[in-house]
Amino acid sequence: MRIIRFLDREQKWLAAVTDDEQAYRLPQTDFMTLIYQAREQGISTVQLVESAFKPVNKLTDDWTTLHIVNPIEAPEVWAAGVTYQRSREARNYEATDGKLDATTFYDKVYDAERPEIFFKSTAARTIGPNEAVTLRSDSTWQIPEPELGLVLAADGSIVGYIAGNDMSCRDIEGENPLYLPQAKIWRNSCAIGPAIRLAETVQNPYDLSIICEIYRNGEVIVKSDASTSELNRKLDELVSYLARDNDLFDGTVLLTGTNIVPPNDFTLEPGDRIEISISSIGTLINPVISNS
Ligand code: DO4
Ligand code: MG
Repeated sequence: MRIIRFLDREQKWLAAVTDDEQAYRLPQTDFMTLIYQAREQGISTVQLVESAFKPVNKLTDDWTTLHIVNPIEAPEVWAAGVTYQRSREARNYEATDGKLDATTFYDKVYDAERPEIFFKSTAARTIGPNEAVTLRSDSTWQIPEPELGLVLAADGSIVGYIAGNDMSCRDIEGENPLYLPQAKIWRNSCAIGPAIRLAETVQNPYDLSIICEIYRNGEVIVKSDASTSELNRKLDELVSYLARDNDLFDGTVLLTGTNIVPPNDFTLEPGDRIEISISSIGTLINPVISNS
């Protein structure tokens, strides 16, 4: 069961998409309201959602034709880093021009008890499906980072899963790790969507496939796939570090790190289109534009 939001006559509506791709309009106006109403009624969120499955609420047969918007206005988006071996290798490459001869901070954080967690975005800064991610004007090495996102309640529980893109400038981060905020945060550098999979319907979040395709001039120029089974951390462990001595707001999203890095000679260009698909969650599509 997935939750989407769509725009109809200037108003945003929540809808549920069943496993057989039927979409029903929901009476609740936002994702966290669904979660809390179900908790108050002592029922599962699926049960609450299914109570709206009436002919009158049925939407078009092809829900992908709806004007889909971001499924949640996440007050904050945080991101974990170097949680996969693939990311560790890529960070080492960009930090050393490929001439690695010593243990790096990235090696240390991969094995350390404390994970790398950084602030990525706010509600006003986060874009949704089909909106354009923009390129930084002072970077020549930019990539998408396709990541599984956790949708969190204020108590730290994982209530949903979402696809996310932690856009990154490899040259800026490689020059100096202290530049991380600039390598990670700029206008339209964080995208999430298009759907939230209810956590209670995901049997094993460590068995999700992630595929990233990048299109240029109508052709796929990068296609990579990976699995969350290679995650070097437990999801609860990442959440517990994020919540440590920290306030979590309802609907906070925690991106869990990338296991896909395009080839080292690749950089995004204006006009590209990024498609990030996570099995049973959805495909996040964003065009790429320049930042001028
Ligand atoms: O260490 C920098 C960030 C790494 C990251 O964003 C990732 O591994 O996904
Ligand atoms: Mg990342």
